[in-house]
Amino acid sequence: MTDNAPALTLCDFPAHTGLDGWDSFSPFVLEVSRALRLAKLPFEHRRVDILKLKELNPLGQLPVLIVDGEKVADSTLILHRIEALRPSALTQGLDARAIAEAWLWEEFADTALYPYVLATRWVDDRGWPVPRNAFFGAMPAPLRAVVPGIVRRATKQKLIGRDFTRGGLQACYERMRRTLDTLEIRAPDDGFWLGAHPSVADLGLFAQLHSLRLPLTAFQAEEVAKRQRLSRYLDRVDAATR
Ligand SMILES: N[C@@H](CCC(=O)N[C@@H](CS)C(=O)NCC(=O)O)C(=O)O
Repeated sequence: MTDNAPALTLCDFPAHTGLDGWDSFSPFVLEVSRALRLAKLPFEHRRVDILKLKELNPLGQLPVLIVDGEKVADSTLILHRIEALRPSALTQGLDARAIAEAWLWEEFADTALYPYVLATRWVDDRGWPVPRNAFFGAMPAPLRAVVPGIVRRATKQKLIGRDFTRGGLQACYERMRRTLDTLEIRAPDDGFWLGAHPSVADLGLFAQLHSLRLPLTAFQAEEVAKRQRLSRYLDRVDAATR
């Protein structure tokens, strides 16, 4: 273990993707696991009982990182905590202005890209088997006949509420393609989003975009693959944070 490293446990949903590089179905858990690796902090990746989520986080969401027994929720707050544990590990080589920008990109990814991951898996019929099997596959048959549909309807409503699918799935995807085109133009030819070292900007962008290129939703992965500069950039972040 690294000197002075606290005991760290990253709490995740029970389902495994079974795919190398996709440590979690949750982009936010993926973001934290890559941040811990980038900061060279050893951690336990623990699959938790989803019926007990509120004992970990009153908001009922993951990720939660347990730091020496203290539960820290919310991926952005967890990244700040990792920065406090390993100063500059996630903002290496950046001045104050660039650090501020890095956090804005991280926030952009969390709020403006995550809904596309949700739409791909929960709204699109081609992606729906992924969460249905991963999250509900082990349920007893009578529950399995009812619960997935209820959760799917609630998730669809949330996406309408966030103004992502109010105009339908195709309009949502058109907006996503425009966003990907913009990111493709902005993507760096080499190095990382804001310079020579990976930062919180890369962690946020990578987590959501790599989740979009999950091979289980190949129809969506192709949308990212078409943006070649962006894809090469994601490959570099992947390699630097494994
Ligand atoms: N703002 C939170 C969002 C976390 C989040 O949305 N997690 C999802 C899994 S990817 C979750 O727990 N969803 C369950 C729910 O919202 O009820 C963060 O950045 O950690």
